[in-house]
Amino acid sequence: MKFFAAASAAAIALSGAAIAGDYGDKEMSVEDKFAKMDTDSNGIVTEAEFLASFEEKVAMKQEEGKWTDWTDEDIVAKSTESFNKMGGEDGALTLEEAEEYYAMKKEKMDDKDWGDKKDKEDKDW
Ligand SMILES: [Ca+2]
Repeated sequence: MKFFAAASAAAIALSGAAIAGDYGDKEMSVEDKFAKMDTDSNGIVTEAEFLASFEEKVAMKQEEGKWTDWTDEDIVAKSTESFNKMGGEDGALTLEEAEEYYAMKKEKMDDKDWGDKKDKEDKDW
């Protein structure tokens, strides 16, 4: 969810106009995010594929000076937790499940004020 941090000010300024796909050029569709995670392009993101993508995100955050206290164990645990949340604990994440997850998450974030959003963004992917 890198774009939330980068585009947050713009998203707030736009408020009602900030619908999906309107966050600027850093926005990625769920399909694009999913395709990026599905490295062997078989239509299913496995836990290993998810972890690889998650590690990439953590590395990016750590370059920004965030999440630097995370151990490898933390990263794996958080990745597994997110993966199970998104994929329904059956060891596979489909595009449909990813779309549902992001739609649900967006709804939740729209309900909250910015302070909560920021807090959530740092904790949850
Ligand atoms: Ca795959």
